[in-house]
Amino acid sequence: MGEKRAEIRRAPIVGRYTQDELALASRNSGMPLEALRYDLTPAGLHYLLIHFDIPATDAATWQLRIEGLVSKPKAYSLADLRRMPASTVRVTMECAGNGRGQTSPRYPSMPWLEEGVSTAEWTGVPLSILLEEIKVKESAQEIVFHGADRGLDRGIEHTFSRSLIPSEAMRDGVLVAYAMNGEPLPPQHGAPLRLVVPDWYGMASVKWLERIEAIDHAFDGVQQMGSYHFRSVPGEKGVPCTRMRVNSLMAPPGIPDYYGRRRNVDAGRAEILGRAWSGNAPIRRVEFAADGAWQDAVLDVAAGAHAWRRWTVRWNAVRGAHELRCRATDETGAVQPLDPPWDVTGFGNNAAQRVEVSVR
Ligand SMILES: Nc1nc2c(c(=O)[nH]1)N[C@H]1C(S)=C(S)[C@@H](COP(=O)(O)O)O[C@H]1N2
Ligand SMILES: [Mo]
Repeated sequence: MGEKRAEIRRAPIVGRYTQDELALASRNSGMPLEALRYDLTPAGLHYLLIHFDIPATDAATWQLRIEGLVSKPKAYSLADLRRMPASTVRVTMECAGNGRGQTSPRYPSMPWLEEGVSTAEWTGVPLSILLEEIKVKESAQEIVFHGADRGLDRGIEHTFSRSLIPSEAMRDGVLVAYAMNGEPLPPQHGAPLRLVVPDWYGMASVKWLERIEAIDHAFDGVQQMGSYHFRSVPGEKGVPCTRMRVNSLMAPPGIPDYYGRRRNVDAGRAEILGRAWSGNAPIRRVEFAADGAWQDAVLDVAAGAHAWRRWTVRWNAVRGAHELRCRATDETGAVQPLDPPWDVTGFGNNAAQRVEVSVR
């Protein structure tokens, strides 16, 4: 560790995208919205967020060390983990910065519009089994997960590392995963091992996981204290980003323009399909609007406690220009706002999607 807390923030941007944002956007692809039609996002279409470089890893020699405030520290090989009880969990993962690119001013970082979300089936060893085996001591306050990737942010060199309190780490569904959609993890998704924390924004699911450490204080790494906090004014301590806010998307109907991606739809009855998710509670309701006239969408049965829910709605498309929107409500009563909620670094923008269509 020995990292210092990052306090220097980048200045907000209004207007045109910069070369630095473009560099991030070209590396960190989003899920094409037409892929909302898949229950499970094919691995090659799953969104990507990689802060530094994809490390060169070797599954044959990889070791996951679990150490710190534990009674039986141990290093696990992939073969060790594959011999342990396995569990497969379907998880909708969303980047905390999803929607940042639609806010103004926007924070200089990955400028997601809305496509930083996907769903995969992860297979691995429940973290609770590993933590019980190595016996985390009573004095442990937090469990830290260290990735193998290293870089600098705001002048501070660090590995991508995140922590959870023990009760969150022991939760059902939290996995040390070695497979994605039934195949070994691809390099970009954390090969050979990653943490998967269902219901939380993606930053908690540390890729290229090589070390788990139990510590007796609150972890103050750059990716924990210096980032991933909701802040309404620069410099304030803020509130940590944890569970995903209620959100939904539709697969844009019709065919797109190449440049600008505006939609062209034939007049008549159109079926609109989308997905809704929340890290806080099951989805209760999805509404769809053409030009501000809200109607209820039909929800499919839920496909697991941690995965998005499919919805459909019939829309009678009449000639002209229209604005389509959708918004979900979860069982806590939380509903997506119509306008982006303000956040200094552009986290948690769950404003209702807007799709401009031209019906011909
Ligand atoms: N080691 C490591 N883990 C990481 C990251 C990273 O840059 N390095 N990015 C995090 C963020 S911000 C997100 S949103 C998810 C994205 O996971 P994916 O690329 O598999 O979709 O991984 C998380 N885990
Ligand atoms: Mo993220």
